[in-house]
Amino acid sequence: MTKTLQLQIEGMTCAACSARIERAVSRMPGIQEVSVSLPLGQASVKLDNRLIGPEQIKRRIDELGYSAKEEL
Ligand code: 9UX
Repeated sequence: MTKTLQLQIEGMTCAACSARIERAVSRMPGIQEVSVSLPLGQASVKLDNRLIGPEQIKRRIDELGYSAKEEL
């Protein structure tokens, strides 16, 4: 089933940061759409929750050197 996840991301300081996150997350299995806003410090991710969940996506963003939290 398709779900939309909203994340708050700390640590993005330039446009390459948001592009890196978009590219890395879009390559993960089960990701349908990713949009990262540098000025808002937010990401919106459409995913297939049979294939991937929020924890995996947050962990991937953290690996890139940022800090992601789910926006509830
Ligand atoms: Mo811009 Mo972001 O040089 O990690 S890519 S600061």
